[in-house]
Amino acid sequence: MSNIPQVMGILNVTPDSFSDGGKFVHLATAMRHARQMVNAGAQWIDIGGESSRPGALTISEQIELDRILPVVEKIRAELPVQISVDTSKASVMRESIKLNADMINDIMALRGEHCLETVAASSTIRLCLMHLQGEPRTMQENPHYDNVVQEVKDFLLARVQTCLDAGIAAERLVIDPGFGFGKTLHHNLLLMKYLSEFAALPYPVLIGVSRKSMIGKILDKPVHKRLHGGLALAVFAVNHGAQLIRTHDVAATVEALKVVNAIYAA
Ligand code: 9MG
Repeated sequence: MSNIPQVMGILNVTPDSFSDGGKFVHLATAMRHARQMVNAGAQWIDIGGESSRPGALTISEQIELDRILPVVEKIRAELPVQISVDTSKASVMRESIKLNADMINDIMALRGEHCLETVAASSTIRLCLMHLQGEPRTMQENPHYDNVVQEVKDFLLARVQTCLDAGIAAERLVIDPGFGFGKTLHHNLLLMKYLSEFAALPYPVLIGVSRKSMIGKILDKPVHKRLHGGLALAVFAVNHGAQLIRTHDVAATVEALKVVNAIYAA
């Protein structure tokens, strides 16, 4: 991954995601949105078929496969962009690898059944390991840490070690503190404040804060009025070493990061 921060556009082909649920469930609308994100400068597209918001219903493997695979296939064929697949299911990982996806983005950090061996069977697919306390349905009920930064770091390093032990090359790994996943606003703020501790580890750091409730809580704004807060967090994160920003708002994020990069390049 280059040292210049990259932007990953979110493509949720779900009926119930928190910000864009239902907008891109049809292949044609998903592709239109993917094209717009690529034209706006996204280097990655993260395709998700199951909502991970608290309380979201789980779906079957077949439904997730049916939602994701046609989109992966068509983007691979038509667009010059790296493809990430947001999934925690081994079968979706396996089929995405067959379609030449570039990365598996797993909010469960490969803890699901058969996930580790499935991705270890590929020698190239990149892996984003995210921290999540608890499980998506109940993670926001009572998140607790004695030292959130240390515990999240310890978790990620343990998952990295599990991957290395399974024969996965270190260069394939990306880490993510998992903003909003089993965390209060205070936990999220501490993770952002000390993000450079994650960036000091020898793995690229991905962050996903786009339109999330941490912004809503600080600004008292509903989901579609969180762009300015999201840009502030993206700029702060890049300034503290994040290399990949996962966002719904590609054009604005690309512009913000171009300005930051111009400063670094001076
Ligand atoms: C799927 N998804 C939703 N939020 C996310 C985040 O913050 N990071 C990653 N890696 N994936 C996310």
